[in-house]
Amino acid sequence: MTNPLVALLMGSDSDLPTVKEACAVLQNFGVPYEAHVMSAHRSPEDLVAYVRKAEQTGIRLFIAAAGGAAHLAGVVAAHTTRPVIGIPIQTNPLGGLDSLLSTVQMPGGIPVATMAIGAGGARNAGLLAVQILALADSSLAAKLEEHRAKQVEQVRQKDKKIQTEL
Ligand code: RP5
Repeated sequence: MTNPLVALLMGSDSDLPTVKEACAVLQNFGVPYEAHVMSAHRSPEDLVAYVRKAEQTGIRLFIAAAGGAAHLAGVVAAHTTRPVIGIPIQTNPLGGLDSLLSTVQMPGGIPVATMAIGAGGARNAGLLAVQILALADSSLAAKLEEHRAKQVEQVRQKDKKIQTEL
């Protein structure tokens, strides 16, 4: 994509099914992004070099998804003053609680906006990114309003539907 505004990083390609939820949101809102596999543990030097360069190429914010001892979002945040949104990936051994705590328990001074575990969290990561960008983009802000209105309508439709089923 040309001139990406959001960098979406994941610790492994095994995180991709969850990360795709965030991609879908950014695509729906027409926000240009780029996505990469980059690991805080397995390729730490590549990660730091990427984050430092990304600021120069116009990346406004980062989304980082990782599982287990999930340090990706925290390490990204340590190397940038741009906003960082963390997605804790659901894991087999501990259900993602490991990822959640590793991502959310940042020391004071280096914030990571940590989402819920799993697909809903990834969707919210996309939406939060759009909300941050919408602060300086009125057409994006209008799209967010539309999105919320659509959501209300969907809930009303669901309510109507269950009335016929009960
Ligand atoms: C983390 O380790 C990744 O973010 C992934 O969630 C987890 C497992 O990675 P793989 O063993 O599937 O490559 O760094």
